[in-house]
Amino acid sequence: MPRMTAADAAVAILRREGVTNAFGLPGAAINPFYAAMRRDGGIRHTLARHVEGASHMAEGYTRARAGNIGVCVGTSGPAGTDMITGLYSASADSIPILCITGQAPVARLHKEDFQAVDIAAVAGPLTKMAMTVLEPAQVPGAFQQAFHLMRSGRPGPVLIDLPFDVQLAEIDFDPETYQPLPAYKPAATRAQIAKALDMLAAAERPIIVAGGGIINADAADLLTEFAELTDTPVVPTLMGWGAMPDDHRLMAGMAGLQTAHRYGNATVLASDFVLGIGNRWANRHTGGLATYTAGRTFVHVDIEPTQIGRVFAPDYGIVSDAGAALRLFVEVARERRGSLPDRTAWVEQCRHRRATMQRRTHFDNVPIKPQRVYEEMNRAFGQQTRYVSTIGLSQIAAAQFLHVYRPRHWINAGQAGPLGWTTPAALGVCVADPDTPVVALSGDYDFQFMIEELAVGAQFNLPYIHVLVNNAYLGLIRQSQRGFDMDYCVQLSFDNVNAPEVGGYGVDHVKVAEGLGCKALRVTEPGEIGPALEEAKKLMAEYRVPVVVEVILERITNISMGTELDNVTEFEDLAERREDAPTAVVALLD
Ligand SMILES: Cc1ncc(C[n+]2csc(CCOP(=O)(O)OP(=O)(O)O)c2C)c(N)n1
Ligand SMILES: [Mg+2]
Repeated sequence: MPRMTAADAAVAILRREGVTNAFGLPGAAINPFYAAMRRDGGIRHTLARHVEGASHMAEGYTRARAGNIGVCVGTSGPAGTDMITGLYSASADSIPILCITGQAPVARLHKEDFQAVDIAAVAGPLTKMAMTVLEPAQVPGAFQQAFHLMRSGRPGPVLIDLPFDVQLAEIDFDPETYQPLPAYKPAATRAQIAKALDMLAAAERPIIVAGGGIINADAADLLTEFAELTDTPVVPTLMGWGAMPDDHRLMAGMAGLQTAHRYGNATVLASDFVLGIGNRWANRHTGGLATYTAGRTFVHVDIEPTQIGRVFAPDYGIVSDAGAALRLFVEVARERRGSLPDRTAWVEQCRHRRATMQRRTHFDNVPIKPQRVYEEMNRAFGQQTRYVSTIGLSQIAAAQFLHVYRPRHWINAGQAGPLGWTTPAALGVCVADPDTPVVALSGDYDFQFMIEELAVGAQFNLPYIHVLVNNAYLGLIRQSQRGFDMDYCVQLSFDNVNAPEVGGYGVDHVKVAEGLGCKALRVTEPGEIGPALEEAKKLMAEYRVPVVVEVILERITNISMGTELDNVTEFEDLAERREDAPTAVVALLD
């Protein structure tokens, strides 16, 4: 039997589980693991500038491609605690990442050793498994179980904590005959799917709410096929956006309190039946449940049994992987072709709402209004673009105005929304798929949170475009403080003694980005946005580094949001003519 250190066995398992990349940074307590990675030579390591950044890179890496599992590595103590936000974000959005930490030697864990923290306990609620491996011979089993759990049921992160002496201990392990454990994915039965289809057929105005589970299951094509077979309009959730292309005739818009379309909300409210697949009835999607559920029948399909009924009791629940359910939905719907109800009138109503209920994007104001930025982005970036964003007015407006055409092309920290996520997540996406153009979108605060990670993009030649919309405000919080009648601790503006040209907007992002080895442009007029985005593409191709396009916005713009699906406040003029929303996918009716 081959003998090797437990760290060597761990790396051998990573390789056999398909891992080719890791994000992290070494420290003394994880050096044996780094030594094993070095000996192996098959794992490409991206050195983060902040350990939290490594954890978000791992998440971006997972999300970019079906089957990927991002790995982040750090030392004991603060490296583990820095990655807690990454574990939270990944678990909240059902994304598998494997977090590996070094630890003090086993015999000293209880002696308040240098940088010894019970990271497994800290990470417990945020992971599917968090384990400090105390026996070297358990290391292979711990890693095997980690991959099994990450891939089974509702996906999510795992943390494995490796004491220094455990990493170095020699064990018997045969990598050649190692075999990943089969993943457990519950599947709907035919009877269940037939019943759900009966309910859908009995409805008059049905919709499908398509959640991120469909993207996790790589089942976007099946969703589109099923929607077409039954002629059912689709309302993607924020996590499901891209599962059906925005220009599909059955795409009915997103619903919710913030990242939603007026027509999406109106269509949910007009519906009498909702088939939710791989979604979790997030509160910013549903708003008040009384409004959301009144007069509607619900079927909920989810891979995790305890999700059924968690937010409200559906009329019928099915425990199933979204892909397995959709395969059967397609099969049974095909068999019923000819006897399914005619939905022409309902589909036309949904489409009419889409063609009449648009928000205005075309403003010529200086300082620039944010809506105009998204209009220019729609023009500049093609259907193959992957967007990465996190939170803020910037992200909310992006979801209202941008267009997404493919699964995994809207990569967003939906539930946790940790400021700073955008830059490292975008870098992880670039590592996973260097051939697809990546466009990140941040507000100025999100951008400043993990700005140092730009250096990683410069060092490892990970080119992408980062659109930075700068209002010198914690804009979303400023807007929510209107309810408290205050504007308190949300200003980011100051007179920068080194950069009078930023006109009181505070941080000189162009200089910082350049200082970190990236390229950067700043625009202040709406007519400059398009040319700057084109210039950014050229710079990116020439220098192979991240390119920041900073757009100086008007300081105060309130973005549409509300408390209920039927109570969303509009702050700006609505589109009345085609020229008001020239990049809308469905042309505005005259
Ligand atoms: C770690 C963390 N702290 C606080 C928040 C709350 N929060 C959400 S958005 C936001 C302000 C974002 O400002 P900016 O990135 O400039 O975007 P804007 O809303 O101005 O477009 C804050 C503080 C958060 N999401 N994450
Ligand atoms: Mg801001």
